[in-house]
Amino acid sequence: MRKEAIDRVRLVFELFDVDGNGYLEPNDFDLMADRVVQAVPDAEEDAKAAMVAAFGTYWSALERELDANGDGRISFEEYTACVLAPERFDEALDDFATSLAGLGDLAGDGFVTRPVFVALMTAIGFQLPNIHALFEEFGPTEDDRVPVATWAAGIRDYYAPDKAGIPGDRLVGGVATV
Ligand SMILES: [Ca+2]
Ligand SMILES: [Ca+2]
Repeated sequence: MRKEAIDRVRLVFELFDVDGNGYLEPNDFDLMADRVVQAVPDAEEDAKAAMVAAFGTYWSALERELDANGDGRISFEEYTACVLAPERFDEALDDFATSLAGLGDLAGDGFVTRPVFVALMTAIGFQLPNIHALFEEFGPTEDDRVPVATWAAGIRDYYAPDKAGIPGDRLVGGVATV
């Protein structure tokens, strides 16, 4: 597995461990779902409900596939297995990526604006310079929007064990300001 993939997964683990106790648990996903949904108060109720459901599906998949010692929580060691067998998470990850990108598509036109993108990514816990760097990598339109499909594809790539030099790498570590 590439170092870039490990770094990406470590970052997500740390962000999703919302209460910071070193394990992913249902409570972390409830907290994260609340935070993300509250970041876009103007979103449609069904988009919010889909997002909350996707967080639940994602947790269920993690617990089913990764809780090797059966204690109902996922340690970082257990979590790293997700990038070794990404195909076991295709469905949950697709659901998650589609729901998150869909939640950001406030106008329903297939695009997410920069302020909404920033609000959602900040709610997940990413740092502002990284968020803007990622948005730039996605190649925004002249009026500063990005297709939700591009974002959703970026989320799937983020978990790919063999990929490096992808837009998602902009979320990890410091961002060089040229
Ligand atoms: Ca936790
Ligand atoms: Ca466990």
